[in-house]
Amino acid sequence: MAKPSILVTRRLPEKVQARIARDYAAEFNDDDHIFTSDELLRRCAGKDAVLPCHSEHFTAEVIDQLPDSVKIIANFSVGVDHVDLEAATRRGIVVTNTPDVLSDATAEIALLLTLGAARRASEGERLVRSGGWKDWSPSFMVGTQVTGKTVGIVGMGRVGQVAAQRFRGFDMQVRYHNRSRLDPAKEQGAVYHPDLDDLLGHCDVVSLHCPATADSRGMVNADRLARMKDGAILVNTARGALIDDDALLEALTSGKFAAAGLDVFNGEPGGDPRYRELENVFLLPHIGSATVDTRNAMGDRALDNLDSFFGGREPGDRVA
Ligand code: 8YV
Repeated sequence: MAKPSILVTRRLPEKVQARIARDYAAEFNDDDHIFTSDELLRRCAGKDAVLPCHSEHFTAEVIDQLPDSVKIIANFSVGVDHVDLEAATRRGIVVTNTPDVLSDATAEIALLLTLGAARRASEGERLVRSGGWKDWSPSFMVGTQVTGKTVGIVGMGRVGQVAAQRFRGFDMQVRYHNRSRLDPAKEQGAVYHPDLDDLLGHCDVVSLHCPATADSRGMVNADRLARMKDGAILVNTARGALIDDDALLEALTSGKFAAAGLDVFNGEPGGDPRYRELENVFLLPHIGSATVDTRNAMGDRALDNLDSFFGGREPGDRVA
């Protein structure tokens, strides 16, 4: 039987690309640029499947123009906000993602952002690198201690639960907001807040771990930020779309917030340039899952989903 044909939109780890080349008739993106919608559509011609990253946007408009041959979008990502799931379902296209395998790596970045923002790490590093470190005093580069404080996890899914575990390592009290309450074994003493507004006022650190959906987009707005404690820290490893940037920039410049740690942005790559002007933000370029182990595991997970689909089985990580 002929191998299914597949478009792989970005360069993946060598081991993953080798597995794809062995089992599929693959077209790779040799120079690894982000495809425009037109290019994506052109390259999908005659393909049975596409294996994209979050950088390719499968809007309803794109999905409606996909050739009939495309039967599955097997994402190399846990987030699927770049795919219009309703449009895919309407066209009978299966969509899968790569959960679990990136939870540890992303939780590591949530902790890094928390500590980096709280202890002014990038500001300090810039100072040393620039040769501007000329003095020391007891009030020099004083930051916020997080040990023993309270963290609010917004979205207690797979990544949120691992992050909670890591925050506990800093003796932090964990509170969380989620659509539904976890069972007590998974809660591990974390305090559940059915109402997000109610959670925010209790927390010294708020860490976002929920997907970007129609309901959650812009949920961190001026009203919600005002409910947070003075001197709080906001951390985002989920999606930039959760945050109203004007409101967060105001909280960071007015003195309301101590700091923020951001790995994801509206308008990636790049993000809102106004963040770059601020000292009290710790910024990373969407590297939550960027470890060798995790990227290999994500590739294997995406391919397991494809293998199931083309083997006539239900893919384990089907989201549409
Ligand atoms: C991935 C992510 O690196 O999986 C996700 O949803 O946001 C990232 O950690 C990226 O999406 C790869 O496509």
